[in-house]
Amino acid sequence: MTIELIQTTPIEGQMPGTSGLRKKTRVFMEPTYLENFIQATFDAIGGGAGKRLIVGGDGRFFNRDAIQTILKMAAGNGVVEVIVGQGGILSTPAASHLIRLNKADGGFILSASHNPGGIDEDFGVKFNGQNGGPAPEQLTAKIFEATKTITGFKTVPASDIDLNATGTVQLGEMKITVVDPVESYQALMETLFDFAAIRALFAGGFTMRFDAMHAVTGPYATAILENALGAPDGTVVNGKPLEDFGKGHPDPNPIWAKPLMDLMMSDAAPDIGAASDGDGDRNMIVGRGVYVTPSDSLAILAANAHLAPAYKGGLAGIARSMPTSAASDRVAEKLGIGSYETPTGWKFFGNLLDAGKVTICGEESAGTGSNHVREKDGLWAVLLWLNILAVRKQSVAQIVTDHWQTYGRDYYSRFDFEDVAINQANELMQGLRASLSSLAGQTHAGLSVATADEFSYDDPVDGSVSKNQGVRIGFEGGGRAVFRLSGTGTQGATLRLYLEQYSGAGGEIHTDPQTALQNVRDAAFAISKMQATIGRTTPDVIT
Ligand code: VG1
Ligand code: CO
Repeated sequence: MTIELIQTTPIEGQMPGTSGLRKKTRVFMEPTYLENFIQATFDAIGGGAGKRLIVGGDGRFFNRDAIQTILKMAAGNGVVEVIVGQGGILSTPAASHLIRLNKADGGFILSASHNPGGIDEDFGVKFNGQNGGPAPEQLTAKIFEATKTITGFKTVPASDIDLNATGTVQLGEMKITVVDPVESYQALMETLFDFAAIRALFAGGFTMRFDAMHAVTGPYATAILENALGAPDGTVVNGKPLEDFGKGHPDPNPIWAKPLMDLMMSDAAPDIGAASDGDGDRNMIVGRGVYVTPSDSLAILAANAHLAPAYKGGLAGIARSMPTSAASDRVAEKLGIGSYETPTGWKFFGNLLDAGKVTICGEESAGTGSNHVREKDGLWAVLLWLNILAVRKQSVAQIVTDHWQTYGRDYYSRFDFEDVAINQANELMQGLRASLSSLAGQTHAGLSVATADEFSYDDPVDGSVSKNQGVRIGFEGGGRAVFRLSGTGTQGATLRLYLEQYSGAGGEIHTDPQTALQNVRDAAFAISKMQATIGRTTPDVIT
């Protein structure tokens, strides 16, 4: 089969953010936009010759078309084999697992994660490397450089490949293996958790609702929770992946998963509620009448992980992203293991996991995972919760309350200000940076500033430095405010303000976290001059 070199010119703004390249779907559909980015990635990894890759996505609009383009370009670039999920479906953690299982050289994951899907919504491409994890910063920088100098891309002229049936097909010299997207992921979960104990839990009448939000986890959750673990039919809702996610935001938080939240706060609540996002790497956990914040969930999972077979020997260490609350640090301290603070984005956990320094990682944005893959993993977190519940034989609420009694409570909330004018968002961040050196000792909203800095990360494994990862302001009395700009938005700038307030064991108890966070919030508004710079202090989304 002849390889075609099709001429192209650089396209502006192909800069991978926190989690790959994310743009409006129509932008990805423009001639050569996707092709340029894929070719730039091949160029940045030293070409495709002789390589084996994994390809799949979350099923959103343009998923199948993008996969066809990538398959033909992979053949054009000399790739020897691509393993692709049937129907083009692979959750992000399942793709990470397939890379590792097959010792592949990497993989393309098509997803804009929790962003809405459809022709007028968002699309995205992530490249993961040999270890199964998101491309590290050095590689994304190389990809970006390559998008600026590209002159052409390689492909083969061929008709579309049938992805509906599992099996092997040839595309010129390249082999394409279409696999069941769930099978090997499920097999991995069976090695990590006590399926017999969880099966017994369900057989004993334990009830659950899992909201797949019309996104990729539907088939995974149905196979694992209902078919393998015996949860009653109907436990998984919105289980069919749709191209537009039923017009919703497949974002598992109390705002976008409101029907699940309402159920869990009602008299009809099952024992546990859970949800996952577009590409299956995030999770939300809700007990009957109690929402578990992702930061608390990370800490609770870490404190109880030894109850599941895979972690019975204990944890090597715990890592959290900088804006995540300090709850997991307290667990690490008690366990006498290392704790690490990394910039936002799963790519920063890869080195720590590869080096065996940590076993469990998490982010405040509903991401938790372990060394079983190199991505956060929504269903994994749900299964670990189920395993813990099966062993402890207590309710979610009891486990959470017990955790707070032991460690104290980290009240936590994130405010998102979306579609802020980019210059205003930059002005706010610049203003904060300029004030850092004089902030300590000042009092705002009755709180005295103890520390103020901009987070910079020195990777303890490879020595790389990542600067400008967010402004942190610590207050006397255990409060903290963090400001950073999102790397996954597709319109204007998204400013994130993260608030936390520690209240020690036996400390004051607030039913509404926002009450506990009031002073930190007001101090953050005042210090950043938010009203003056961006013209508002009311966020679009509070989680
Ligand atoms: C957001 C979250 C971050 C997460 C990233 C990708 O990034 O804050 O914690 O790793 O999304 O998640 P940002 O830069 O917008 O704050 V996902 O589920 O898109 O892979
Ligand atoms: Co995601």
